[in-house]
Amino acid sequence: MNELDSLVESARQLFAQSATPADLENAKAQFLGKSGRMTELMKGMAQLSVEEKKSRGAAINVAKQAIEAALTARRQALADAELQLQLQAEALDVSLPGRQRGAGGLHPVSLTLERIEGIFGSMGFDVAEGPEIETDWFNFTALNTPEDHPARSMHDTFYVEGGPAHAPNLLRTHTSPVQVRYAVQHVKKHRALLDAGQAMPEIRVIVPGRTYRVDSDATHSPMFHQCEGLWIGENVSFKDLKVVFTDFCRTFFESDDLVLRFRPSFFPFTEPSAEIDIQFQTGPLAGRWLEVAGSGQVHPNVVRNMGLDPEKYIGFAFGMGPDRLTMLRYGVNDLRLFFDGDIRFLSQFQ
Ligand code: 2NL
Repeated sequence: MNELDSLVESARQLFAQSATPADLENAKAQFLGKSGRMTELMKGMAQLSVEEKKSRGAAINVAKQAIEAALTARRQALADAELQLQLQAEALDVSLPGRQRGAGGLHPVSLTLERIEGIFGSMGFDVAEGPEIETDWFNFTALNTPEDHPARSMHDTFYVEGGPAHAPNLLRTHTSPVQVRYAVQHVKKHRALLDAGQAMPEIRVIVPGRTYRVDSDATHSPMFHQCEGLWIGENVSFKDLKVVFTDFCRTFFESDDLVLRFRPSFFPFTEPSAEIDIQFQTGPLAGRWLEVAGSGQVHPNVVRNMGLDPEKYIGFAFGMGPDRLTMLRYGVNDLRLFFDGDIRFLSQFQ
């Protein structure tokens, strides 16, 4: 091997040993730099004759081009290797299972409302909804609530803008006004039957929804849920109330031996009125009387405000608190947990 060939060979070897672009640029300088081996060879031609310069120059050029080609190839190889490393480091395994997006679920009170609707639905009750901002008439007057009743005070009811100055609009304090609205619509729809003295289909409805009162502690929230029920016909009695509500409670709490107690009480919109207490025979709450609802025979004045003749139409109504029913069913001890929105609490009901 002549001198030039071995020079090209040692350049190739040194390039091959260069593991990084910086190493490679140092190796390049040893051959092609200002004081590199090739530059030295060129300088060495000064003493040669013109003929010798020609052939020597040509040979040196061939060697130089071979070294430059080796350099370019190695540069490309190093760049490729670096790209491969980067690709490996940033590789995405598209076959990996994705991070789970937690499935949403219903709020425990919504689960209770669905349960209540399902049970009363199976007994032929319609489900109605209505406005949360009510007029004084639907929320209080139609329900036989006296002008001076404490529930009407600023301390108990949230009043809002709108309505006459002496009876401003308000956030409904119960869902009963929706039952009055429902009954009025029902009567309107069957006006012709009533005028002809014929029997009107019975009113059978429940109204779940949000209600508002000025009240806030461990057992009261300014916004809470209510579900009221109403059944009016020509022959609906307190006995029907007892049967319907007993059936509801036993189904809701999945407890056939649950006992109910109707305790005399007072509400402006019913007469007679009764609190409904339940008693579990087994489980952590066994033996205690727990208040779950208010109820009664719809007051004649309320029947009249619905557009019906109280001498002919009679029925019962009840009102219960789904928030409290949810606490009893799941053993929750603080009402506020339902409205804090803490996912650690809420996810336990999924
Ligand atoms: C309670 C009391 C009650 C009613 C609600 C009602 C509705 C109409 C007519 C007559 Cl449209 N009454 N609702 C009756 C008695 C009691 O609820 O303590 N609720 C948690």
